[in-house]
Amino acid sequence: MAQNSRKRPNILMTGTPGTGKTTTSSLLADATQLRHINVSELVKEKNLHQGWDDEFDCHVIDEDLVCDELEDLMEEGGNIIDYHGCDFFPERWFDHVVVLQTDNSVLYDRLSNRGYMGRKLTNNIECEIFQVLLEEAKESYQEDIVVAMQSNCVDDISNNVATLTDWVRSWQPAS
Ligand code: DAT
Repeated sequence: MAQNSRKRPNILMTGTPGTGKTTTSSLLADATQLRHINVSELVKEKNLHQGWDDEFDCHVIDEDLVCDELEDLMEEGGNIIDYHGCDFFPERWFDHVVVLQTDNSVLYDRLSNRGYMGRKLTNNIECEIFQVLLEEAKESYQEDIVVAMQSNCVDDISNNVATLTDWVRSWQPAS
């Protein structure tokens, strides 16, 4: 199916854990009636994983199972995919790729409040310092659909949701 045969756009909302993907996606879904899909939750609900990784304290997701599960919905369009990785989804799925970014000290506090500590905490802070998700997004998608957005404070969330809502409303399927 051609990339642009869908009637509504698909957005990938990515970024280091704690940058605000779920909060932003949920508000954007309310504003646009797009469907918010939290991939980590989906993996848990449908067992789309290969077990638990003790070192990283998370499920080892089965990327093929996740992509199979999402294919029909993505073909239909109108989805916000919320996940802290972006290099295994088919490139043709997305019309817009948003990479949320947060200052290290702010992110440190958010992840500590969430109970992250030790390696898990430092790995995620390093992931943000080295802009791993932004690089991964630029390598995986055409650069002109990738946008980085700051997510440090509540005003940033409102501004980002407003900007993205305008983008969704003005999006046109190619004729
Ligand atoms: P993610 O889905 O990227 O892991 P989240 O949406 O669950 O992040 O947010 C993590 C926590 O940080 C949550 O308590 C909400 C808060 N938060 C997220 N983005 C924020 C922002 N821009 N300003 C203030 N708080 C924010």
